[in-house]
Amino acid sequence: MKEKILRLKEKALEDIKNAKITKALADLKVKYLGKSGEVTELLKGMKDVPNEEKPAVGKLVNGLRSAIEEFIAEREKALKEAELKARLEAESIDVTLPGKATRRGGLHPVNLVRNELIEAFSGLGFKVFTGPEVELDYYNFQQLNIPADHPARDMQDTFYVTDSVLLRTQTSAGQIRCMENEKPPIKILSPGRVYRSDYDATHSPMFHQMEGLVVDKGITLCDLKGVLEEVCKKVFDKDVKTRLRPSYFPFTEPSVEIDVSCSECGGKGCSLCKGTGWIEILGAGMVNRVVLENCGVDPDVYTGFAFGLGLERIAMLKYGIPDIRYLFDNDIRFLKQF
Ligand code: 2NM
Repeated sequence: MKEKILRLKEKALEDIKNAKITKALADLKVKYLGKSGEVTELLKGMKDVPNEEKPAVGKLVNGLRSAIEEFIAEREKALKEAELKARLEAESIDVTLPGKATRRGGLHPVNLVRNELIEAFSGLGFKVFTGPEVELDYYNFQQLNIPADHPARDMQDTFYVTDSVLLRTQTSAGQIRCMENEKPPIKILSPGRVYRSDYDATHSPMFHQMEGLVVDKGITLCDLKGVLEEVCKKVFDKDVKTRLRPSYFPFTEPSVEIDVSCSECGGKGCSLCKGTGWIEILGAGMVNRVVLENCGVDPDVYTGFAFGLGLERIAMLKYGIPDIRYLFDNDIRFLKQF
């Protein structure tokens, strides 16, 4: 029995020494100390040992078990350290290598122009006020003094949802809501999407407008001219010239078109300005007294001016974009340029 115990100890120590990975060590633990392991079997054999030898043999077997446990624990510690070291080496990151650059996104040219205009008008005290894109005919047309037989109401131009609900064709629909609900002074800027059934190099069925409205006592056409000249100088060029031409809109009286001097030729005449030296950028006018009255604003006490412009058109002029559809194709090679 003593012999057997010694041989088993030697064999176990040899096996443990030769274990190269923690998994092999775990298998050895089972092999020697497990439920039907070799040491356990030895303990079971104790019943055949003569009684007088039992204490001595029992001590030896127990000693063997502790020795194997100890060796396994020792080897396990060494193997775990080695495995961790190997893993750290294999998974280490060379922090001196150059990093992978993440490309940053940018704002769409329409949003660049919108933000620039909002900033310029904010400096003059305008607040952003937006309305719904799905609008009532009442706000989009009726209240704006656009009669039922007006060409802008034509089924070909307007996307109708029902007889009385439509996709707004102008952001001024929301400005009517503002005038109905708030007392002057009103000084608002309404950027947003508008919809018209139209599609070519300069028209898209969805585009972005920005309209402005000022209502107070004593507002005149001079205020309109001063505000818009100031913004044009800020957005285009500080030396830009502006001019007002008579025009017509149902919701303003008088109505004007505002031109800026051509940035391409400086006013001499070129292909961009079609030889005129001027580029039309927005429509405006004094709010028609019919519109004020419709909204419950007394036109004998208050007057106002309003204007509207297309953000795509401004972006096209500013960045020299020849076709509006480039703005909606979302071709990254195009968008990256801004
Ligand atoms: C334009 C031209 C002229 C306009 C009118 C209004 C409102 F709500 F006061 F009636 N908002 N915007 C207006 C006036 C818009 O766009 C070319």
